[in-house]
Amino acid sequence: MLQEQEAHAAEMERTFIAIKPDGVQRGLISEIISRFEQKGFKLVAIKIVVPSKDFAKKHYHDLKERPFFNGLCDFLSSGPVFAMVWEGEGVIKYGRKLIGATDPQKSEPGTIRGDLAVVVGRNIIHGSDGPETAKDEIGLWFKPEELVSYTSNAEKWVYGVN
Ligand code: IDP
Ligand code: MG
Repeated sequence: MLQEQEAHAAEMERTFIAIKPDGVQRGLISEIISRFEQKGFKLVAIKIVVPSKDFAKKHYHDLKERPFFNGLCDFLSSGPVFAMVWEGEGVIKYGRKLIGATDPQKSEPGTIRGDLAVVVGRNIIHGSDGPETAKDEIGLWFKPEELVSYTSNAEKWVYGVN
């Protein structure tokens, strides 16, 4: 039992997920939260914020050489962003699967972008693409004390570990 608990604890990850201004304006917050929640992942931080353009540039700094960078940062800072941190085993990689491909035309049906978006410039959601970016993005958007550590009642049923 102890080994199972240790293995479970070692697999726990956190990822940064944000509903962009288009997703917020289209009333998709609850739909998107539901998909992560129903999967069995745990919500540990939320905030709704209009980021400044400078902040958007920090968030997307990896893309600064791309032709769409300026427009992308204008868009992210154009309205409210619903920022979240989700926790769970494999949540970084699986979160990206729930989200779907960057271009909604290439996202599978059943994914968030596949079901709810049409064009790449309005693909409604962001998700960290790996452990390093997850750590950096959580640190950019949230103070440590804004992350809530708790045991959810569902955990023993989701993971089969007490
Ligand atoms: P991701 O959001 O799936 O991780 P990235 O390549 O990191 O995709 O790009 C970040 C965001 O930049 C995308 O979600 C999308 O909004 C935008 N973007 C990516 N490629 C293009 C493009 O070719 N044209 C316009 N916007 C793009
Ligand atoms: Mg990305």
